Order: sequence, then C-alpha cells, then structure tokens
Amino acid sequence: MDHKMNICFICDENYVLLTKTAINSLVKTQKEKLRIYIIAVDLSDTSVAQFSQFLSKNVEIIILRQKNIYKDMNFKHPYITSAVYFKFIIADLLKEDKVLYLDGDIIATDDIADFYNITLGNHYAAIVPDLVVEKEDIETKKTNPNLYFNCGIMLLNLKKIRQDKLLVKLNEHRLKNPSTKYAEQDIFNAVCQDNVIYADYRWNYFNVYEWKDYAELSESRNKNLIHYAGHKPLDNVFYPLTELWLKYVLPEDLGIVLKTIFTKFDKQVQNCLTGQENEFEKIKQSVGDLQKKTDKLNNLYQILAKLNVQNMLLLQKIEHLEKRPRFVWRLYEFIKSNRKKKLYILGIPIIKIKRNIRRTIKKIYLFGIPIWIHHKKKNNSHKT
Ligand SMILES: [Mn+2]
Repeated sequence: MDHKMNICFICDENYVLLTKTAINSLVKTQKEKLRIYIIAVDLSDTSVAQFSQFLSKNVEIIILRQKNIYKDMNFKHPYITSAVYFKFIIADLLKEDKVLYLDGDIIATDDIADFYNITLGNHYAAIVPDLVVEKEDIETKKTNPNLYFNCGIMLLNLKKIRQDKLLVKLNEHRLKNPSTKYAEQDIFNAVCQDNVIYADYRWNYFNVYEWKDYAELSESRNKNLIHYAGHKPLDNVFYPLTELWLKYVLPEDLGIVLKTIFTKFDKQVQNCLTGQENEFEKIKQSVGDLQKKTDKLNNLYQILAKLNVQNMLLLQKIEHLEKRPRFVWRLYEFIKSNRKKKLYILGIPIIKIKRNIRRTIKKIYLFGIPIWIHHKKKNNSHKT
C-alpha cells in the first residue's frame, strides 16, 4: 500500500524560484510522504540541481527533463508560457494512476490530504471554479462560463485520462482553436467540463479573493492551497497574502525576492512623482485601505526580522529595522496637471534633518532594501 501523495509541477526557467517556494511550503505543511514529479521544460543543469535540496526520507523528487515541444504556440495572455501545454501530457509522462498537479505560483498553508483523497471514480479530475476570470474572454463555444474552472490546481485521474485517450481530444480542440486567451485552461474547460468534480474553494484560493466579498466563499475562507494566479507576490508587495508566500521563500532566494519587490515598489513611486499618470493611479489603487495595508506590512516586517538571512548587508538592514518603530505612512502632496495630488508612501523614517534657514525638510525613508529619498522645499517668500 502506497501512502505517498503524488504531486506534479511543470517548471521552466521563469518558474524555478516560484516552484521551489511551492515545494518548500508542501514540505513544511504536509504530514504525508511526498513523491514530487517536476516536468523540467528546457531547464538548465543548475536549475535542476536546486531541487535536490528537498530530498529526504519523506520527500522523493523525480525530475522529468523535457524539450519544449510547444514553443511555437500563440498566446494572448501575458502571464502564460508555452510550458503550460505540458499539462496535456502528464498522463503520458507519469506512470501513476492519480496525481495532484500544481502550478508553481501556489503555496500550501495547511494539510491537503482531504483534497488528494477525493475519490475520482470515472471523472477526469477534481478542480475548483475560477471566480475572477473575465468571462467575455473565455472561448465559449463549448464552455459554460459559470462552470469555468481553473487549471492551476488539478487532482488528475491519469488512469481514466489514458483510458479515454483524452490527449487526442485535447489536441484536436487545441488545433481547432489555436489562440484561446487562457491557453490550455480554455481547452481543458471545453473538453472536460461535464466530467469533473467541483471541489471547495479552499483547494484553489486565489490571493485576490481577499479584495472582495464573494457569495461563493464560505465565512471561514479556509485556504489550504493559495494560488497567486494573476497577481504574483514578486510584482507588488501589496498584493494580498504576499506575507504568507514570503514565509516559504528559501533563505537562498530571499535576497533576490526582497530586492525585486521593493525595487518595483520604489520604481512605481518614482514614476508617480515624475508624472506618469497611470502609474499614479496604479499605486493609489494598490495602497487602498491604509490601515489594512499598514497592518499587513507590519506582519511582513515581523517575518523579515525573524528570517535568518545570509546576505550580510540585508541582515544589517533588518537589524536596523528591528530598532526602529513600526512602519509609518507619509503623505506627500504634489501638483500634477494643475491639480493637487496626494501620495502615500510607506516606510520607516531613519533620518530627520531639522529645518534649516531655508526651511528645507529632508527625510530618508528606509523601505525594505531601497532607501527612498524625498526632498521637499517649502516656499517661504510670504514671510518677508
Ligand atoms: Mn498559476
């Protein structure tokens, strides 16, 4: 009797860090033994080698190296890479009867055995509906938009998929519809929608669900598997549940992760001030509810402070942070197109130079890694 959970990831060079983080979250949260397959699409030796660190008596890692045969597929969606089409051939690559397929942009925060143990019977998969998909973009000829499911997390019945030669049907549909917006997902929906089990949202909880009320979600909003589907934590530190994802980033990756998210934030702020209107709107949106965001960033800071970081420079900065008070919001006002604009910046004040004769206020804010410098000159001509 085999008590292992079979897990499968597809990973190309763009997804190494995300996939490592996802695996780390599984290793940290699951009681069951894990057999993790990684379909490594055009992956370098260096990248492949990084996955061996997870090997233990409870974790098996099996790398299946593949050349990207789907390289030339067309996409309209910016986040989707052609490697997603390897989802079609999982049943051919793995000899298992059942596997839990996971995208790299997920983390497990709690036990997932109840999902894995769903009896699939004659169904192709257990999946979770997608609450945020833009319904007008779905390829709808054979799809019911209200039953549209997400393909980032699928408990797959590989035995049934092989028996019914589902790959042939998927490929036929792909060739007839070569440029669907949601790529492989539109095709899975069109071909399998009437033969899947719809599972609870806790097994594929999008981080952006935090932004809104959804009648479909239970009061408790359990999220055993969090999916950072369209809103990746690396893109914006304010996206929901980023602080949970950061908990599972490996220490070796933390330097680059923090640098990426904080540099992006810094750049957004700078673009605002140099007058790029839409950047301003974007950041205004992402700042949103100030109190909520402040609380969230304080959590984030707690996590950072606790992490054992190897990068000395980073460590010094985090130590420095520990001596500082909590994050504070600063309000900046500036004139753009003859209109007064307000901008909130989150940071920790580390230097405060008192007003000199010319009444120049200089403050330096430390926001994670980058140091944000803001000069503000006050017009004091009316004094004379
Ligand atoms: Mn995904």
